[in-house]
Amino acid sequence: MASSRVSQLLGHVQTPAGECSLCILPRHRQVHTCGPNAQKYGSSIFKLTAAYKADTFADKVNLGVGAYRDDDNKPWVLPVIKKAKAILANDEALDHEYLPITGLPEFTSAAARLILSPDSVALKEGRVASVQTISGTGANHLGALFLSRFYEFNGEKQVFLSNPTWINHLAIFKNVGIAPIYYPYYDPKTIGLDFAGFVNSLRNAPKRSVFLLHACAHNPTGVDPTPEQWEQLADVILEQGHYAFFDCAYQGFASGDLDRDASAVRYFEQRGVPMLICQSFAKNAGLYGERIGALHVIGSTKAEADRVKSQLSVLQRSEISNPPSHGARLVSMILNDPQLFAEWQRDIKTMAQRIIDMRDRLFDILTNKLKTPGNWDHIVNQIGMFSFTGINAEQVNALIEKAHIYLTANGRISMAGLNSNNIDYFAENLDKAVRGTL
Ligand code: PLA
Repeated sequence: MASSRVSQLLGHVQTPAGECSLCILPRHRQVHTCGPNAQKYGSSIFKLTAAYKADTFADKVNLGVGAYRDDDNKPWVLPVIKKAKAILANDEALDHEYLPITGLPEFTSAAARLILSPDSVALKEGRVASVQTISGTGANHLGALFLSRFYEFNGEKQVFLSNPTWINHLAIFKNVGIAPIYYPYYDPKTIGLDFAGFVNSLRNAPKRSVFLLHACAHNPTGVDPTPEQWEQLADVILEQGHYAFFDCAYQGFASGDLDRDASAVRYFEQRGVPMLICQSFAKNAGLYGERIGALHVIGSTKAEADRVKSQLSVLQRSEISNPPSHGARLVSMILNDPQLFAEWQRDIKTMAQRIIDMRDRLFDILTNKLKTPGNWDHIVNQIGMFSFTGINAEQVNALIEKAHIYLTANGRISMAGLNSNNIDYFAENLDKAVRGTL
């Protein structure tokens, strides 16, 4: 009886054969996976990677997931990470005890300085609550969960996301009961920023709304506001009493310079915009699988930041209890040692520069060699890991099905997947897809 009531509540149908008709679990199970939203926000980016891996075509190309590859299409273990790993491996004093719930203190404090700068007034005044998280995704989740519990929403619990955004933002906020809604961001006509639309929605949103902002290297469009536009955005956000939810997954990848890529976040902090920052070391340290990131919540006083930190640790306790230590130790060592830090900066430049070179080469081939119809300036104007090509879903499909070139349905390509060996193949097939001859 109890079991069938649970099933009814979950709203799914059971077949006489004893299986749930939707998720095919035996009917005696009380938890089924066929809820109304199951699969809707699935892990399509990783499905794409799996399809690429299963493809046996010799010249296949993976431009799906935003993971850096070197010019030989190999994952790149940063030389500075190799060095830090060797130091850790030989450190007899290290043990495998639990970290504190809020993470390795030397890591979280250095991570906060990295994004906010050592001169940050909020840091000097002790107004930043920093917690180690499961990479950027975990930071987004913990930040969203924190707001869902403690933010004084003006009416409905809702978050404004750029249209488009990293697809996982939708699921992350929905999971904690915050409804995602879009603000205009990308303008397909100009293949650039719809700044007027963006400002308009900041003005028209209820006061004290939460706006998610990509700190740099916007995913998926590669289109960022200019410094002057950030200033105007801060003006309106302050006027309206909005809250800035910064997602910073690509510090260093936009320009090759960690400080320059942090400038929007730092500017907002200086202006006193209420905000939090989600930080990831997956991309800039090449530590994708290490799951190392941080959440920084800026309070208006030290007492407030202390209370925030205490609430974050309560939330973290029931979710993951203690964050993992290995990535935290690696990043902490690099951030706290001036020599290793300088070496890391060089590694970041190497990655960013290779991506910039690929942009120049792709632009040159499309424009000068193939004379592909349309304007391709955006390839060089966009920044960061991704380029939003502007091609439609049908053209994307043709590239996947006919040329074995894998990319997301919205036409986003990971520039890091291009290299000297495959760039001509990609450009030629993109050219054909645009001309409708593929
Ligand atoms: N925020 C943004 C804007 C991202 O693009 C990503 C990763 C993350 C957060 C989370 O990264 P992390 O948890 O690994 O630190 N986006 C990837 C991968 C690279 C993904 O979809 O998870 C992407 O291909 O879009």
